[in-house]
Amino acid sequence: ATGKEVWPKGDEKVWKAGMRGVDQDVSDITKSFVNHVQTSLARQAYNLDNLGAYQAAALSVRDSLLVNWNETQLNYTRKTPKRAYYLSLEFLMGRTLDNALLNLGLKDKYRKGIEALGFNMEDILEKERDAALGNGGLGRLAACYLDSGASQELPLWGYGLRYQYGIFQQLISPEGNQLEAPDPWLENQNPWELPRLDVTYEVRFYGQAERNQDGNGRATWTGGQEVLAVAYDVMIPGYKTKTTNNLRLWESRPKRGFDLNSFNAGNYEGAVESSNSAAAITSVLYPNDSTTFGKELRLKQQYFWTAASLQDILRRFKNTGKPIAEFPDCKILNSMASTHLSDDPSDAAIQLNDTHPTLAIPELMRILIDEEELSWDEAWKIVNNTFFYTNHTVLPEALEKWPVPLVEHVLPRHMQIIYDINLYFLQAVEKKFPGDRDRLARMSLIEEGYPKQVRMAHLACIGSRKVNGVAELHSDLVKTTILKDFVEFEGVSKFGNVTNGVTPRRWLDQCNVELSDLITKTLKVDKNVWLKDLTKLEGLLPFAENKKFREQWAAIKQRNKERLAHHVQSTLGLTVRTDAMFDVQIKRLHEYKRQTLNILGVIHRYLTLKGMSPAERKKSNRKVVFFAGKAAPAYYIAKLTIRLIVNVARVINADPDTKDYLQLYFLPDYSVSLAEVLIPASDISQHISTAGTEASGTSNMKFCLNGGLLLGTVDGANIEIAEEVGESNVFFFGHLTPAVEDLRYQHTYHPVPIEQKCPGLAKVLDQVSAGLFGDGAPYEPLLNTIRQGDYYLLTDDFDSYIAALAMVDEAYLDRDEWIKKSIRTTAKMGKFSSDRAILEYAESYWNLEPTSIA
Ligand code: T68
Repeated sequence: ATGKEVWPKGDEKVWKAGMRGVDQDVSDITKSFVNHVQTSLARQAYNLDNLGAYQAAALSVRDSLLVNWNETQLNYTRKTPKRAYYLSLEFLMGRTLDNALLNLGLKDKYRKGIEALGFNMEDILEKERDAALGNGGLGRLAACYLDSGASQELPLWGYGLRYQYGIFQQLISPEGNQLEAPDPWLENQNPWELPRLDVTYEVRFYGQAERNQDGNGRATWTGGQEVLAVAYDVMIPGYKTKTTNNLRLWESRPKRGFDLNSFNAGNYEGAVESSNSAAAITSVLYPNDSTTFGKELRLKQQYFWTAASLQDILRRFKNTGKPIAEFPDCKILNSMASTHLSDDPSDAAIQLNDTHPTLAIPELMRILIDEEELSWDEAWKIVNNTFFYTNHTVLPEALEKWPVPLVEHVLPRHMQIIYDINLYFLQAVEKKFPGDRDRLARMSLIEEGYPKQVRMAHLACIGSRKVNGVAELHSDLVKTTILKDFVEFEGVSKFGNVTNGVTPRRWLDQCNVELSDLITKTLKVDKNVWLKDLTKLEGLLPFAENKKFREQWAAIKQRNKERLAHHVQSTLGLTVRTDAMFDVQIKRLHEYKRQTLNILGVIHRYLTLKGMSPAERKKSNRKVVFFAGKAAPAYYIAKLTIRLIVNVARVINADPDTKDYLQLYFLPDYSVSLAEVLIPASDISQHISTAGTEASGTSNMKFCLNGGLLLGTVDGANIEIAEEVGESNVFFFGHLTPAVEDLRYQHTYHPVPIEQKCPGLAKVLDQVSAGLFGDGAPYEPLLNTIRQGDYYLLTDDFDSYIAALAMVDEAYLDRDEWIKKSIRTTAKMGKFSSDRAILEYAESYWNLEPTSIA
C-alpha cells in the first residue's frame, strides 16, 4: 500500500487487546445498558422511563457500531481504495435503533436483555424520533443507497447538512388545512451522531474576486464572510458485515463567535450578529420538493456544503500520498507521491444527487486552479473524471436555476469560472455545429432574460463524466427532452440509466417481520442470503399454488392491517374497519402525482354507493382509502387538495348509508416511520402520475415487495415493475407518454367543455362546488385547474381510472386469485433492491470495488 503509517503509537496488539468486541451475550448487553443509565444518562432504575431506556439502548448499540466503524475507517486509511462520495442535500434516514440491531444481528439478544430489565422492545423503539432531513423520494433514496453501500462493502461515504430542523411537522386544523410546526429533532440529543470538533473547514461567501494580471486564468478571492463547517459523523452499518461507513453532516458555526469590540462598546446585539448569520446556514431544511428557487440562504447552503465536503475529500486524498491525476508536479502532491493513476485519474468518484451540489464543479475548478496552480485544461480533466450527475426530474419548473446577480454577489469567483466554462464550452459547440445560433442559446449555461440565470442541469451535465436518470423511461426522456442537445454534442454513451432501488432490510425485514420470517422458512435459505440477493425471492413462485402458504400469506396481511388500524386508533382515536380492502396513496402532495384524481375517484365511488339500493350495496367491495403526504408550505393548490380530502372524509365516514362500504382517512405528518406501518398493510397502492412526469417512484417498489398490488399509470418505475411481475398482476390505466404533448395542445387550442368530454368527472366537480363536503367556494381554484387548462390531464384519464378501479374491485372479490397475485408480485421484486442499483453505480460509473473489512 502507498498509505503512510497509520498506527501512530505503541504496540498494535496491546491496543487490540483493549478493544471492545461486537460479539456480545445478553449479560454484556444488560451490563452496558445499565452502565449507560448510570453514567451517560445519570439516571437510576426507579426513574427510568421508556425514553431513558431507548437512550440507554441506543448508546449501548452505538458502542458496538463504533467498534466496526473504527475498524472500517482504519482499513480504508491503510488500503487507500478508490472511494465514492454521495453528495446529497437530503438524507431521509428515519429511525436508527431497530435497523442497527438487525444489521448487527443483535436484536434478539437486546430484546431478552431489555425484557429482563423490565422494558418492552416495541415501546422503546417507538420512542425514537425520525431523522427527517429530507423531503421525499430523493432523500429516502440516498438513505437506501448508504445502507446498500455498506451492506455490499463499498467504500462509499455520504456528505450532507446537519439541519437543526428537519422537514416540518404537519398538523391538520379542524377545517382541514395543513399547518406547519418546526421539527426540533435534536431536542433530546441524538445518540447516533459523533461531533468531530477537530474536523473543521473555513468557507467564504461574498467578497471580491480579482483576476491575476499575468493572464494565467487564476484569481484571488478575498473579503466577505467566513464561516466554519464542523463535521458530525453518523455511522452507517452494513447488513451482517463489519463494514460500517460514514455519513458526514456539516454544521455551520461562526468563525469568531463573538465580536469583542462590539461587546466592549456595549453593543450586545452587534456582538452576536455575525454568529447568528453563520449559524443560520444549516438551521433548516427547505421544505420544497421542487420550485421556489432564488433564495440566498439556499444558495449559501449548497455552497457551504460542497465547499466543506471537497476540502475534506481533498485532504483525505492528499493524505494517501497519491498524485492527483497524471500531473505529478502540482502542489497537491506530498513528498510520498510515487504512482500515476492514468486509467482512473480521479481516484475518487463524486455522485451529485440532483443538481443541488453542482457548485462542486466550479468549486473544484477554483481549488485546482487558484490554490493548486493547475492549468485550466488539467483541472477540467480532473473535474470531468470525478463527477457523476443523477437527474431526478424532467419537469421544467423543477429544474434548478440561479439568478446571475445573486451568484455574482454570493460567489463572485464562481461566477467568473462558470462564465469561463461556458465560453470554452460554447466555442466547442460552435466548432461542431457552425453557425447554429439557436443551438448555442439552448445549450448555454446562462439563460437570457431579466435576470439572467445559471442553468444548473447544464453545468452538472457538462462537468460530469456520466449522467443518469432513475428509471428506463425517465432516462430516455432525459436524453430526448431536457438534454437532447447535449446527447447530440457529447454522444449518447455519456448518458445512462440506473433504475432506483430500495433496501429490503428496512422495507421488508424490518417493517414486516412476519412476512420476512415466512419467506425465510419457505425459501429454506438463511435470511442473510436472500436479503442480500433479493432475486432469491423468485423461489416463492411455486408456493403461490400452495393453499396453506396462501393462507399464511393472507393472515400476515390481515395482521398488518390490524396493526395499522391499531396505530390509527391510538394516535387519532378513529376506528378503522379491517375487513376491507386497504387502498393507499402516500407521497408528497403535488399536482403531477394527482392525489386530486384519487379523491375525485373516491367521491365518484361515494356517489355511486349512495345511488344503490341497500341490497345492491351489500354486493359491493368494502374499501378503506388512506392518504398521507405533506404539501410544500407555499403550494396553495396542494394544500387545497388536503383540505378537500379531509372534508370528504368527514362526510363519508359519518354517512350511515355508506360507511360500511367506504371509509377515508388522511393520516397527518407522513414520515418514514408511518410508511413502515402503512406499506405492509396495503392491498393496493396508487402511483397515478400523468405519464412522463414521475421520474421513478420508489414507494411503488416498497408496496410490491410487501405483497401489495399496484394501480398506476404507465410511468416511471411502474413500467419496469410490470415488466417483472407481468401485466396481469398490475392495474394500468391512462394515456401514454407520447400522447401527453398532443393532449395538452388540444386543451389549449381546441378545448372541449368538461360536461361534454368527461360527464362523470363534471358531475363530481359539481357536487364539490355545490357544497356536498362543506362550503364549495374554497375549492374553486382547485376545481378550476381541471376545468380550465387541465395541465395534468385528469379529464383525459378519469374514465379509464374509474374503469381500472372497477377491475381492482372485481379482482379482489376472488380472494384466492388475489393472494396468488400478491405472492407473485413479491416473488418478482428482486430487481428493485438498492443493492443491485448501488452495484450498478459502482461498476458502470465509479469503477469501485468492494473492500472487505477482515
Ligand atoms: C424524486 N424527486 C422523484 N425530489 O420525484 C421520484 N427536488 O420520481 C424519484 O423516485 C425520487 O426522486 C428518487 O429518484 C424528489 O424527491 C425532491 O425531493 C427535491 C427536493 C428539493 C428540490 C428538488
